[in-house]
Parts: sequence; C-alpha cells; structure tokens
Amino acid sequence: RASSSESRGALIVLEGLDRSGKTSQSSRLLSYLAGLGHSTELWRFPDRSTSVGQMISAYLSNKSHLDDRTIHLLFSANRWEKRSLMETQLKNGTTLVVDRYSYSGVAFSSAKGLDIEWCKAPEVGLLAPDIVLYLDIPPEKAAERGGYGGERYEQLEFQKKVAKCYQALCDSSWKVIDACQPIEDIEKQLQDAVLDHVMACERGRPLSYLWP
Ligand code: FDM
Repeated sequence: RASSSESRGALIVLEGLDRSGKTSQSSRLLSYLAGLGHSTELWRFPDRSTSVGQMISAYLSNKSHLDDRTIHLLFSANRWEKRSLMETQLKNGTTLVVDRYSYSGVAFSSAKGLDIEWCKAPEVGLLAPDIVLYLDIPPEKAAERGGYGGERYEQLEFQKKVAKCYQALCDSSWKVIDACQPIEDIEKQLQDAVLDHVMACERGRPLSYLWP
C-alpha cells in the first residue's frame, strides 16, 4: 500500500437534549451497522461503571452535591479514563456508536453559566468524532414526552438553556436531524448519514483530536 493510512472503525456520536431519542436511536444504529457486517459497540457517557462514573451518578441522582467546576472535570475525567480503550477499539476496526460525548460536557456545564472556553479546555486531546448526529427537539416537546426521571438536569427551564448552548457548539460538521419525525424516518436519516463516514474510516481516514 502506498500510504501509511490504516483502516479503522468510525467514532459516531449522538447528542441531544434529554428525551430526544438518542438512546433508542443509538441501539437502532448499532443493529443496522452490525447487520451490514461491521464490528460495532454501543458506548455511552457518562460511563457509570467506573469509580468516577459512580461519583457522577450519585451527583445526577442528587445523592451528592458538587461544585459546578468539580463535576465538570469529573465528566471529562470519565472520558479520559476511556480514551485509550476507545483508540484501541477504533484501531481494531470497531465502530463506536457513542450516546453523548464532550458536547454534552460543554453544553450542560456552560448552561450553568460557566465560560465555554473553560469548559472546552479539559476535552482537548480526546479523540474527535467522525460525525456528530444531533437529534434536534424543542425543549417543550421533549418535556411533553414525559419520563423525565427526576435526575438533576431533567427540568424544562434548564433544558432550554442547554439547547442554546448546543446551538453555540453546532458547526457545519454536525448532522442535525429533526427529532420530532417518526422514529423510522429518523432511523433512516441516521443510517444515511453514517455510511460514508464508516467507509472513509475503513479506507484509512486518520484519527483527529478535539477540538478540530
Ligand atoms: N451530562 C452528560 C453532563 O452534564 N456532562 C457530560 O459530560 C455528559 C456526558 O448528564 F443530563 C449530563 C447530561 C444528562 C446527564 O446523561 C446524564 P444520561 O444520558 O441521561 O445518562
């Protein structure tokens, strides 16, 4: 082969407000890619299985209280502790479908009033996604879907702020999908959006790093 480019899996990130449908669409996307014969894994952040993740989980369920910057850095640490495994899996050729990533980290913390650049800083050097799929839903519609489970951030007024912060992060590399459409339509649009990226990574698109 002429170049040093190595085949790898794609890093696919789904973002959106609570109740935007990320979690069910992530698993549908995983089944689709697996059905095409791709090696794939479903990941999510926060990863509550680690000791950092348990601190985050206690915070989200209001069992503990932490300073805004402290919890921000724990969310970031939770991604850093998974970074090397993430790189290994991608280089092994496994595509990762990730439910929330650094964009949630920045959007939710800056929605509390923290400076956006301060929020972005600890994410620098993490692997950059090949594509960000944003499931776009008006906060009021998301709230109507019900099932806010009572976790710390699951409140309409706060979700409205988060939506504005996501808008500030969104650039032309994001694929914004109207999350109010029927589930199957969303599913199809996500499938169409990822395929080119999965192929490009197979052909050896180099890994890149936050913030590109
Ligand atoms: N969240 C998630 C953050 O505030 N920062 C982060 O870095 C991440 C990954 O945690 F309200 C918030 C977003 C959400 C909450 O997410 C838990 P799940 O998807 O409901 O587990």
